[in-house]
Amino acid sequence: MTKQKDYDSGSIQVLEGLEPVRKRPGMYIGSTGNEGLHHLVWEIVDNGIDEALAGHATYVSVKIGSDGGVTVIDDGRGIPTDIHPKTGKSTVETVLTVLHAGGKFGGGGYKVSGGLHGVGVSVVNALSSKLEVKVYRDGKIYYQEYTKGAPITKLKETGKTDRTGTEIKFYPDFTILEQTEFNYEIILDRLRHAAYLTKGIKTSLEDERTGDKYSFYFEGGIKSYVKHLNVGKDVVDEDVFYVDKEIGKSQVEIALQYSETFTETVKAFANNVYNPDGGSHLTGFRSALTRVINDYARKNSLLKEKEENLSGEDCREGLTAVILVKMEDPQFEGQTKNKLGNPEVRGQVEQILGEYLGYYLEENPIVAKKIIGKSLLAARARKAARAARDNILRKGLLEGASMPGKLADCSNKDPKESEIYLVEGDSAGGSAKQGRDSKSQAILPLRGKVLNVERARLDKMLANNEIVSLIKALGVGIDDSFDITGLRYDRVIIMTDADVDGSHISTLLMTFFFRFMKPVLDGGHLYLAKPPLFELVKPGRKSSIFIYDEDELEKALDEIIEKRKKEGTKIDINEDRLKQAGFIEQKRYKGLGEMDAEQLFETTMNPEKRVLVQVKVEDGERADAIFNKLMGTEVELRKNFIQTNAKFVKDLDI
Ligand code: 0RA
Repeated sequence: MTKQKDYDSGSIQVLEGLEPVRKRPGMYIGSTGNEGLHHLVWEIVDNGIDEALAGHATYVSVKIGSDGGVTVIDDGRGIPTDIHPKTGKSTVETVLTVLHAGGKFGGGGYKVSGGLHGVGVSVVNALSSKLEVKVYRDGKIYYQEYTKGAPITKLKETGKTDRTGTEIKFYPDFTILEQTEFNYEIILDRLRHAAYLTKGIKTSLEDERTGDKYSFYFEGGIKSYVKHLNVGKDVVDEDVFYVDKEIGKSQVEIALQYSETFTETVKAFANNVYNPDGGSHLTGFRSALTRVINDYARKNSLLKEKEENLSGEDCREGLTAVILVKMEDPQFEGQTKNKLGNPEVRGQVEQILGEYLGYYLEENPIVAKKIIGKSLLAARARKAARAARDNILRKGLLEGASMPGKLADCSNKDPKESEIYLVEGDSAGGSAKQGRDSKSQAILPLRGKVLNVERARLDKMLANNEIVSLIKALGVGIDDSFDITGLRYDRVIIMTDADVDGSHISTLLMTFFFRFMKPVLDGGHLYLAKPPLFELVKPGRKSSIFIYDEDELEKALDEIIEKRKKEGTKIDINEDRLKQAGFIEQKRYKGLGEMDAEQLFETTMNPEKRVLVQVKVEDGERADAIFNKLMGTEVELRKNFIQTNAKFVKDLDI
């Protein structure tokens, strides 16, 4: 870190009292629900992280108490205890009772602050029924107690110490906060990221309610973060590219590594705050990456003179990177502050990455060759996919009012009242067509074999008749012509067998939606139908009970036997459990095809009884990762695809 003016109590600006915080908590912590509750923890943790960023602290630890309180401890300088010239009170009390009196808003405080969105520890104090602060400083221990933001004791010296730091325990005021349970996982995740982003810091969490404990320390900082993001993937090279440089008034830290997957994972942070929508740092990163890779490829004749440049997208296939920029005055765009604005940062990141990634490629020609080989492959696959798409469009396969022949459409034309089942296999498709409610339910059978995940690469999906039918039936178009408002069904339901093949097909379909029709996922339109695993048959075969989960079977039998006992039904304890529960047979369903039309409707399609699982964006992301894993190891197959694509572009129906 750069040198800074010595902190003195005078640099704290006194702004206003705490009343507004209790009156309008949402303005300060976002909400009074789960997010707001955890915001209180971040507020104090970020102050500890700031101490680490300024080079004064080595750890921040959090303890969730079994008494409803949370304790945050750091070994920073400790909040100053001297009298503050503007308030006439100790700096500790000033920091805890005056809004925005953190030391970092006065200028001349920190160069960089992680708690940038921070509104100050005074906000936590204002929203706590009780808060205790202990300061270790100048060889002494100090203590003070507050309630609802107001001191109830003086700052007292309570002993001697040879350490420094701050310890704050607070009890949220549950007359204001609606959410009362701290979440171990949420706090753990935040502390993990803090440790990745702040080199040399140790963070730890203890949960007194359960006894759970965890600590993080990553020697490599964001380098370790990139390794973590690539766990389980085949990487192009074990080594992670890393640079950490000061430029102008900023500090730029970048780590990156390529894997043999097709997805791009690039996370950009400004002052340790994640910017999901990127911004100037990400823009600078992208343009430098594309330029450096193209320059290297040209210089080393990996790209022929007449070949066009690799696109940015091509250069980022399989890329995992973390960009961390620290600056004095970060500016954000939009309401959510998810995007970094500062225009100067773009050039700074571009310059640093351009220079150091350039050196890196020069020094690691084998890695460089592999990265460029990957990008070239991506470029060719992209062109092949484009050609396939154009071909489909040219043939007019996606246009016109006529629907694919295999689609059994519903009679209803209002999307809100309509749903479509994508059914694995022609035979199950047949039963589904027979058993459905034809007013609201459309059926599109998909031939399992064609959709074999191991064989079909995503580009090739567009050359697949089944997928073209699907796109047409949904009415949304694809790629440039994609338009979610054309969606003809409110619910798109994937119905496959509960076996390996079935799960491959649903993985492939979810990946397809995730990559090419993400708005369908975003809008909550995609579902998985859950066919039953067991049927428990009653005497006379008149009625049955269906079980949808493996571990539900024993539970259901227990409950039914228990109920029968209570009702006074005579139960023979020598009989098996099935008989004790009053059933004559237990059938196990392996596939949809084992059910007739009526059974299929009753168990899996009847809106009154069926079990549907909504597919979330995260599920799509996971499917994509699984798909990559299935495909990623098949590099040979992929090369093969590239070599033969000239043929498939001409003849779509092979
Ligand atoms: C005001 C000034 C200084 C540090 C802090 C506050 C501070 C606050 C918290 C809250 C939790 N942990 C903290 N650690 C420090 C600067 C201190 C100096 O210049 O000595």
